Amino acid sequence: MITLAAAPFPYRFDPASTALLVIDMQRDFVEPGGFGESLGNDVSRLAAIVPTVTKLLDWCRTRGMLVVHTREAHRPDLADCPPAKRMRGAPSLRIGDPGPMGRILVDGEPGAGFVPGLTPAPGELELVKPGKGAFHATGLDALLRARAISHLLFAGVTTEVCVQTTMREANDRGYECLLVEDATESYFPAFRQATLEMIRAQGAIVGWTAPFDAFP
Ligand code: TIU
Repeated sequence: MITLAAAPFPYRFDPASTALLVIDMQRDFVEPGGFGESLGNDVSRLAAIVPTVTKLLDWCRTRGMLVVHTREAHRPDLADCPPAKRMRGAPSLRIGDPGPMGRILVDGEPGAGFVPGLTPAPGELELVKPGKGAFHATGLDALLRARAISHLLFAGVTTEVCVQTTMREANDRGYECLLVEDATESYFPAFRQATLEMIRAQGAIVGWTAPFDAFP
């Protein structure tokens, strides 16, 4: 068992029953010309977490932990993209439109691929998801339960959208969740900070947070 100095109180987990979820570390969110920028965001802040996510991955890999890498991407025919998602707002490019990294948020296109250095290692799982939450319309819950996973560590982007949504889905399904504070980022610093605070408020109402330095 490992005990981390976490907030709002220590987090205990057994690496054998814990998985690392790396959420959506893909070019569409982190690099210019993808989905994130099409929504009007300055994407430059997100790349800064890559070294910390890499260290966290190495820590988990050394201990033989299950690692799941998600990507938010749609089928080329967009059958899994609700019109409400595609038509929302006035982005410069809509999901499925051709952009500098291929069709926006479409699986198989360069933008939907992992950022350099954060590709799955052999034996790790890759999960393509059509929604913000990784449990929506995927087999994630069954996949984790089949491996007797009870605890989840979270990293990735963006903190208040796909990371928080997935963490809330996981919490409601009974998983004990911890978000690694410096392994997640948002286009909006205040939203990242608010998410960290609301997750651990009210006695860890959604889960725990801890910086990577807390890992022994
Ligand atoms: N827009 C935004 O902040 N995020 C997303 O659309 N998806 C994820 O967070 N992965």
